[in-house]
Amino acid sequence: AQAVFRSDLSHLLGLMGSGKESLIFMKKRTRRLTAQWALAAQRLARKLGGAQRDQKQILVHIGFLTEESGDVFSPRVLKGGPLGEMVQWADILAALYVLGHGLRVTVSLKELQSNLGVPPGRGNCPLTVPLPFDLIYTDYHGLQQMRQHMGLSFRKYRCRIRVIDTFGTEPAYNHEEYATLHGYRTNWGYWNLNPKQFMTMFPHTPDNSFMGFVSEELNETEKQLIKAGKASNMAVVYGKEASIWKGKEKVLSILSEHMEVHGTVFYESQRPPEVPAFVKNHGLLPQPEFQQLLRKAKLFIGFGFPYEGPAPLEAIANGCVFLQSRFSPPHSSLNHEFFRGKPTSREVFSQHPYAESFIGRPHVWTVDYNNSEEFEAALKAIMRTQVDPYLPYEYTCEGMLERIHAYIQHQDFCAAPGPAPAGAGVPKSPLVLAPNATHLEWARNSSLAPGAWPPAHSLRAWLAAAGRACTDACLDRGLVCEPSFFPFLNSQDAFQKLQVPCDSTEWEMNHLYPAFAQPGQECLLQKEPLLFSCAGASAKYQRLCPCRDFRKGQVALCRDCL
Ligand code: U2F
Repeated sequence: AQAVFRSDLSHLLGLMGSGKESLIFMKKRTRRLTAQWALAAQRLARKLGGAQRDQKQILVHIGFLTEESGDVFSPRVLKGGPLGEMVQWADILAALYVLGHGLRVTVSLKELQSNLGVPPGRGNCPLTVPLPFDLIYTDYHGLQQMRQHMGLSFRKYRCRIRVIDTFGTEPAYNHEEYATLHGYRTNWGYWNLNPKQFMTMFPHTPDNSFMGFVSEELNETEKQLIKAGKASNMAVVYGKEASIWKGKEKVLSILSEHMEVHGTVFYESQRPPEVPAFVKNHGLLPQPEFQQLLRKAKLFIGFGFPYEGPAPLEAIANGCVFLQSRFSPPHSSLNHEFFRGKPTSREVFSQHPYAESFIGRPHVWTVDYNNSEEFEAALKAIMRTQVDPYLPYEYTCEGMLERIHAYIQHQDFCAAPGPAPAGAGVPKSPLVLAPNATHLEWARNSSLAPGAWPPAHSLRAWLAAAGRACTDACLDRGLVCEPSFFPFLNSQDAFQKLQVPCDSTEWEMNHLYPAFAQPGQECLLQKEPLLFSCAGASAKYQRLCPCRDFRKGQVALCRDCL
């Protein structure tokens, strides 16, 4: 059936259940954003014209909210605990619902079992029960529960699963055998899913799909009003928990010399908050009141934690400048407790890398907080500059709807892999050397990869410099790495066309392949498709990197991807 856009979210609110603080928070958010979603649906409908959109039956199982996984977040909703995950799940539900899909929502094991048609207590029965859903959105906790309770159906249907995974999972950590052999040890990985089945909060690595969330969008009148009403000396500190403020006395004292310092730190009524006396602490605010505070403030300032949350985007959308600290050396799972055990080796160069590299100045300043002069100079400059409220398209309701629509229509991880487009030595590959002889393209008129998404003609492939990851090699050229194109490149033919002199060719399991090794002039090809990875680099290799273009403000989609 054709999916029909919905603008009334009251039925969704009913589906979301009740009782827990986390669900109350999510429902309030959905109710508040209803008008924005409805408007976005209208705009997207116009943009897509009458394009066919299949209605899918979708199960959303929010594992981290189940009692069976310990549900550590719900009790902390009103106490300064993480809200980012709830923001994202609320928005995912809203987007799927607004797009017109059939939806079920479960937040307990019992509900999960009854929706999967598994009789309670029969989880390990060897039968494969037909799955009544085309798609399942869940998280790592939910994945674990499904494996335990779906019996053989889990293997059969896991290609329909999408895992909401805040910080992402790199291919080297996902592949069980490889991760085990090479020490990519984590608390989460080893699922052998297609890496694109993992969906992240920010576009961390193109190996995963970027899911995101939304921030409220202002109309022109609201923008003007906010600009006129800004208090140029008002700063709000990013940090709902007192622990975030610990050890920041120096920075706070400089800040307080120039600006009035506000906070939204949670505290128990009988115990005063542990923040300096000059701070005007509002206590943890309900989301709409937090937005109001941001509307008045000039500056939103981060102290290094939490990493990569939604609040800086909200601040920038409400006309604040976001000031944050540079991390040198960068934080990662190798050197920082918070990232330890997470299935990624990504290096985080500031508190909010997305804000730094996708938004940047004048909205975002990233400075060295250990250098008081640099810090103070930034404060002064910020107080002097006028900035407009700004929200990247991919974080608007329309942008999120557009992206999820595209994923649902085009991503299919159940389809048997098509014939290899260019096996070793196949002479008729549609790869052609670009006229400037720097990179490969896919011959426009070729019909060799008909169903490919993104479409094969958006491929641009380079041999990266030694030590450079494909993620970065593509960004260097104003493009993004596109892992689904790796199979098109994984051949002797590609190296030949790039005029790389291969003395020998080897097929191996290695997440950095295809690559060229200078000493020995070896061309190295990938034996395991699950290990194709944009992330990862080694000084030993020049990686062969598939890049593609992207839409301005919607990095997940190429120009011809809709
Ligand atoms: C991130 O989680 P956090 O909850 O710490 O992320 P924040 O950026 O602080 O913001 C989450 C929401 O909290 C709201 C605000 C944001 O949408 O509007 N809020 C509020 O309602 N009242 C207030 O007084 C202040 C803020 C990240 F999202 C998670 O994925 C990570 O696990 C976590 C740790 O890095 O950081």
